[in-house]
Amino acid sequence: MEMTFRWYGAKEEKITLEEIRQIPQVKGIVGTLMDIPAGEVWPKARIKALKEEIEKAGMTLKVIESVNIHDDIKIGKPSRDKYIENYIETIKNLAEFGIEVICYNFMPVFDWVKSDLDYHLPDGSRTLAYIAKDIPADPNEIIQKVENSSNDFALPGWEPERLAKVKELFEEYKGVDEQKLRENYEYFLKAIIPTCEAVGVKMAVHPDDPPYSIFGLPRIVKNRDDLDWLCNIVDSPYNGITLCTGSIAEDPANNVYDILAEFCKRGRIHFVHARNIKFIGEKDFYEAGHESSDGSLDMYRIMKAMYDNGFDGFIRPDHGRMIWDETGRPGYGLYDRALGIAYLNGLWEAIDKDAKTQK
Ligand code: CS2
Ligand code: MN
Repeated sequence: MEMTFRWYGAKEEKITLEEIRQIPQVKGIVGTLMDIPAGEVWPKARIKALKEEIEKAGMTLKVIESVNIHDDIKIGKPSRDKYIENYIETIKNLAEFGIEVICYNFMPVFDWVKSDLDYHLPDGSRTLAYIAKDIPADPNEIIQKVENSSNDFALPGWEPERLAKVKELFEEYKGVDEQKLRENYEYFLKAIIPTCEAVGVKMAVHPDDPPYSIFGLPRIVKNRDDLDWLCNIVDSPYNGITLCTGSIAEDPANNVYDILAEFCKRGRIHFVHARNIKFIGEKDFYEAGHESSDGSLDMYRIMKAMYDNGFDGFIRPDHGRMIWDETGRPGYGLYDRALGIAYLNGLWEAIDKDAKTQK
């Protein structure tokens, strides 16, 4: 297991690489080039500069989150071939600089959706929440709501240029049901995985967040059977998964422990986002601190399922709460994510020592 931390780049962050370096056991940065629009090739010079900046600070860049997929690919428009070619070019460019894993998602229009980015907890911390009755019926309203509470930080997957065209996007997705979206996903994977195999970059899809349909849009990476489908459609370790514990568990029907165990055993989980959520209604929840006792997930069982099934990929804490008066990009403060790391490392050490003394 290699502990990492997501960082958006010096121009996009208050948090510095020097600060991240001091979090115990963080060896690597999960990097991105946030300003490059979906569909465009990531230039080698930019990747090189990012890698050098991170290495200069004493860490490595082996994981990218995300290289976003142009909607034309998901919709299946004729222009998709051009965008797929660009994606392949980006994979090759990233490989040249030692990138091992690309985290991405295959969700139409929206990346993640939450009803609140500033949900107050009794201890004074603030967090992200999903309360179904607070999700407006009109997607334009959720865009407004999210943008208003983003503290002026660009949010991953919520690119304003793209979401400005949300009406048109929704029109274009009208003919795309789950079946069609699956066909388009298969087309994409079959086109890119041979390159991934050739250059040694593993693709790792992030589950849908939330893992069910919203705004009438199709969603196809939402449970065990969807993950099984995608692993079989291109049966290669280069076609893998980012298992985001918080996202997959947002549907109480999903058993996150079994899913982790099965796909770690199958060698398909290359990256884990470890996060706890606290259910406050049937499907309503807020993003809790990482500790088991703070949320509805048993983080010990999560780490143990990974350990027992041979996980040797990258992990990062997922979203954290805002604590100690920190302000910044919702979900991506320094302090609570650092606490999450110390806790996850502690669980891992205990599980590891326990396993070794039992031998
Ligand atoms: C999510 C996503 O895990 C997360 O932080 O909020 O933004 C995630 O990065 C993407 O869905 C991966 O492509
Ligand atoms: Mn995640």
